[in-house]
Formats: sequence, C-alpha cells, structure tokens
Amino acid sequence: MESYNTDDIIFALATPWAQSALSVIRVSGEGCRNLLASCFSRPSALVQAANATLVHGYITDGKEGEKLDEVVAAVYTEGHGYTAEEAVEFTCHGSLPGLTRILALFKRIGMRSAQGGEFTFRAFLHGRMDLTQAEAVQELVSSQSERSQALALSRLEGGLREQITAAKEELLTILAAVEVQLDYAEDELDEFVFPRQMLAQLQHSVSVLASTYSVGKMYGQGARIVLAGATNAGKSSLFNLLLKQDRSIVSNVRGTTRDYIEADCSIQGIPIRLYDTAGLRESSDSIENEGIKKTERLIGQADLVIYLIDSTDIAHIPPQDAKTLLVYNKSDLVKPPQGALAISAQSGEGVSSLVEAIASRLTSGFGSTGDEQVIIESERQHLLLEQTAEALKRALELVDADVPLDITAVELGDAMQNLGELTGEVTPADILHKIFSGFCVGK
Ligand SMILES: Nc1nc2c(ncn2[C@@H]2O[C@H](COP(=O)(O)OP(=O)(O)OP(=O)(O)O)[C@@H](O)[C@H]2O)c(=O)[nH]1
Ligand SMILES: [Mg+2]
Repeated sequence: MESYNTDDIIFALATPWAQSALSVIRVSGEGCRNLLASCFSRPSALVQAANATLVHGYITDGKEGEKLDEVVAAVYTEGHGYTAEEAVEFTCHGSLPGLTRILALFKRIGMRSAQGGEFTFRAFLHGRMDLTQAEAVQELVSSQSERSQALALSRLEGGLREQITAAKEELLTILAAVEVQLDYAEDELDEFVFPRQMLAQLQHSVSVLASTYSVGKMYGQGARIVLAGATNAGKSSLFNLLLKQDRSIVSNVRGTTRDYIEADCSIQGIPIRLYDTAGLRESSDSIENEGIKKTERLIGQADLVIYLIDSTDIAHIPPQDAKTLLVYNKSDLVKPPQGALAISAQSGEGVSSLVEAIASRLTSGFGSTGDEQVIIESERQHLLLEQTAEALKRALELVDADVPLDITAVELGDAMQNLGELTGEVTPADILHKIFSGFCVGK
C-alpha cells in the first residue's frame, strides 16, 4: 500500500518551470525554519518570525555565503498556513538558472522534493480541509472555464462539505432511532414509528446532488455542439455569428460547406466545440456525400445538435429528440410557427434567446444562473453519491415492505460508509494516495 511519508520536510516549486518575473518555492515540515536558517542571510529573523509575516533576505550557499537570490520569505508557524504545519514560501526571481541552484541547495541541506499532491495531502491530514475540498483544489487549478473555476472555488470554501455533513447528521439521527429500537425489546419501548419522511427527503437530496455531475462535467470538460440542417439553412451564417468572426464561407449556393469546420467558443461559461457541417440533402456528388456522412457521424457524437430549418423552405423537419434543438432561421423573411425557437442568422435577431436555450439544455436547468446550487465535477464523488442514494432507496423499500429493522440498518450503514468516504473520514489509505498523487500542484 502506497502512502506519503509525512514526518520529513518537503519542498517544491509552486509556479511553472519557466522564466518569469517571480517564482514561488514552498517548504513545509516540522523544523524547516531551523534547517533553512543555514542558507538564509538573516537566520534569526527567519527562525523568530511571527506567523504570517514576511522576512526579506538572501538565499545563500556555502561557508562563504554566496548569494543565490534575493527573496521574500512568507513564514507560517505550526498550525497555520496551507498545510497547517511549519512552512515557508519563498518568492524568488523567476530565473531558471537561479531556481536550479536554489532547488539543488534545498536538496543538499536535507529536504525532500515533494511528490504531486503532497502539500494538499498534509493540509487534509491536519484537518485544514476535508477530501471534497482537497479535490476542489485540483479542480480549481485545472479548471478551463470561468464557471467551472467558480464552482470549484465554492466547493473549496466547503459548499459540498456542508451538504454532506448535513446529510450525515440526518442519517445519524435515523440510525440512532433504529439502533435504540434494535437494542431494546419491543415491549420496553413505545410503539416505534420509522422516520420515513426524513429518509425519503434525504434520499431525494442525495440523488439531486449526484445528478449535478453531468452539469459539472459539462462546465469542466465542455460540450460538442453540431450545427446541422438542409443546405442553405444558414448553418455557416450561425457558426460565424456564434464565433463572432467570419470563419466559414456563406453563400446562396446549396452545398457550399462540403467538409465540416470546427472551432472553440464559450456559451454562458460552458466551453464549446462548435461544428459547422455539410448540409443534408440527396446528392450525386461523391465528395459532398462524403461530407454528409461525416455530418451524420458528428451528429452521433454530439452533446447537442442545433438543427436549423430554413423558414422559407420547410420541406423537411426532423423529429425532436432529447439532444436536438429545432431552430427556425431566416425569421426576417418568413414568420416562424407560434412558439418555435426562431432566429435570423443574418440580422442576429433571436440569437441571444438561442444562446439561453442552449445553456439551459446543456445544464438541464442546473446552475446556468447563480451559484446557489452545489455542483460536483468528480467522478469519484458522483459514484459514491449514487451508491449512497441507492442504499437509501433500498432502505426505503425495506421499510415499506415491513422487513425486520436490522436489515434496513445494514443499508443505512452502507450509506453512512459512502458519505464517510466522500469526505475522507473512512477512505482507505491507498485510495487517498491515488487521489492526491494525481494532483498537478506540488510537483
Ligand atoms: N434573409 C436571410 N438570409 C439568410 C439568413 N441566414 C442565412 N441566410 C442566407 O442564406 C444563404 C445560405 O447561408 P449559409 O449560412 O451559407 O447556409 P448553410 O446552411 O451553411 O448552407 P450549406 O453550406 O450550403 O449547407 C446565404 O445567402 C445567407 O446569406 C437569415 O437569417 N436571413
Ligand atoms: Mg455552410
């Protein structure tokens, strides 16, 4: 079983390995200030500094005290700072030769280069954060969109931890009532009424939380949107409008787009890969047919298909399905049907409503506005929440079937175990190591 050694002093470059104005090197572990004092121009200032203060000085090497760099050391005493153990963060100049020398020196004086996730692991170990918050650190660092960054930040602040703690407390209340009933003979107690309503509400809130995963994943990893429809429907016009640049050729010649074109954009904070495709029609041109085949493949792989209908020629309207949004284009020429989603890709009319409709469809209404809803992004959390919801559902079914209470108690116990794994209280060490070693910070 792999795990981190937590008794030694670790260090790592916290900023990228690249030339820059400044770089930060973190050091953490009991006694690190005494050790660092041997290579700092103001040893006693460093050792005696109060918590959360800055000490200016030079990192020096050897008996002669050769200056390697002028730095500012942020000092944290035990119980404080990110890892909640004695730590120093040096802000150095971002010179690669300078950093190379400092990192080599730190190794030479007896510190160890940190593995990925070690600083956050120590923060978790010292109770600075639970496992959902530790995972949020990594999600925050690697977020690709504003929304995904904001959602990760709210999880880091403890949004998810609070929800899971509340669920645990409710489950504990239910379990306590069940255990009292199991511990005493029936005739010693008043008639027992199972807190079914409470269990049903808990089951519901856990499954809602689990279902936010599809949305969190969308904000994190993005979505593929395919513009499809008959030739001349206005797909390339809409493509250019959404990208705010002339990328695709627009013309009144049917079959202008023969091969698909893709580009990245963002729709209400969701990273989007947008595809303009060859118009769908019967054709005897083999190249065009190849393009149409590719369109069909892209439709199969899409998260959302925007099927454009030319309002001046509504010969073919495909059936609406879960991943298709039917949009009537050229609303400036022909009035679209009542209640239909309509735009003019030429004038831009209706496009903001289309953008709203796309975001709402992709996020199933969750979290497209405001951030009051906690949304998860981690597959591990999703799995554990789903297992919790399933165990609670089985417990409800057992209660309804009047099965002996000890069998229900097993399901409730399983649910509690899963919630404990979510926050890291009962997560096995090898799984913890696997989670933290995947982090990119602290390398
Ligand atoms: N009046 C009007 N004309 C439009 C509108 N959208 C597109 N057009 C025109 O319709 C013609 C076809 O537009 P495109 O965007 O090239 O259509 P497409 O769906 O990409 O066509 P193919 O690439 O051939 O499949 C062009 O002449 C556009 O200027 C619209 O909203 N109103
Ligand atoms: Mg086109």
